[in-house]
Amino acid sequence: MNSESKILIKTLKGTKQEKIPFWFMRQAGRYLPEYREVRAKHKNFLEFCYTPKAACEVTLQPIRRFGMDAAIIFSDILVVPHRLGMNVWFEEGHGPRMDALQDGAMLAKLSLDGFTKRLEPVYEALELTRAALPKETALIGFAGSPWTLACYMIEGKSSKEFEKVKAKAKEEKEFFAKLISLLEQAVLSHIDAQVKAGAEVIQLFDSWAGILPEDDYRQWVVEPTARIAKKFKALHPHVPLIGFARQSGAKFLAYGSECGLDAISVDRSVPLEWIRSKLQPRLVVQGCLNQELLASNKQAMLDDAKAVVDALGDKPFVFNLSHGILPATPVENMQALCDYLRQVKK
Ligand code: 1CP
Repeated sequence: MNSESKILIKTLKGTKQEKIPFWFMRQAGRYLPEYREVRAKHKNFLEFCYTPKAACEVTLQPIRRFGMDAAIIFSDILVVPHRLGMNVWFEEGHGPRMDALQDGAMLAKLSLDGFTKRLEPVYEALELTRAALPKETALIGFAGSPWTLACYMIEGKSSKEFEKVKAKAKEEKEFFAKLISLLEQAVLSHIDAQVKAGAEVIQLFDSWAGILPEDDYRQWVVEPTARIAKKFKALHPHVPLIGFARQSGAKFLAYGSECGLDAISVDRSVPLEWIRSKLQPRLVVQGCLNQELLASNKQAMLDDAKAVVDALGDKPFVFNLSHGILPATPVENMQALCDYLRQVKK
């Protein structure tokens, strides 16, 4: 089966299907016992990401169990700064850490020379996965967006408000613009190489987009994304591009109308009715079940899933969550959700 005939791809290109395609952010992860088993064999998280067989195996696990319409390759957004030359590591219980980027001298040490060569294991994992997936299942590649990558690179870790990066963007404009420009090139090379290795859809993760006020949002979220999208579309006009700009609220309108994306992944920072009336006339929408409900109350979760489908399912729509699956999510809840979604007809 070629990409063009898969229901996720057809939907992302704007043609509504009788069934609503579904997949979930973080669908390969700690809520699955078989994931924890493989994870336990790889102490070092990045080494795990760079082991093609292991990455392929955990990418396939949720597909075997639940039969989603797409698999997302198991990797991380932070492989980009790592392979640009930053020191990146993951600490148990603390998430990602890196030596924070402080100035132009540190930035000058990062290099695009041989960058995709150093990411070869990710592309190998995609090739293995494509060969092993059921023919009707689409394969999604991804990258972090420049703003979100810069958040981690400047802060050196996760944060609630990312004050340091916001200050740098305001006070050291030239340095910050140089960093964003380097990241645009790196992200473009990485997603181009993923398509060449078998990815049929690309999602850009801008998890920290929502913390920026409107003007800064335009400069550091919308404009870099639009530049990447334009170049990507020139290389791969038929490969759908989804943007995930978490917690954007009303700024989803600018993100959805000005970036040149095929689809946007939304959350409940805006009402379902607003998504239906403001966003769906402009582009394909993906989202937006509350992942906390999925982790807690099965009936309330199914009611919410139905509310999402009722509000958004009359237009081309991809069912997903507002953010990634939480590790405490009962497998039984996920099963109930997939059983519900499989029988929906619109
Ligand atoms: O213990 C573990 O197994 C590590 C947990 C984990 C996992 C499963 C991390 C560390 N990364 C991943 C895989 C991952 N990361 C995927 C795999 C594919 C899938 O969805 O199944 C994807 C798409 C990502 C993307 C990612 N990494 C994002 C964007 C999406 C989001 O969640 O907002 C971000 C921000 C990261 C950074 C990161 N990596 C890992 C953690 C715990 C974090 C978040 C840190 C933070 O909260 O700031």
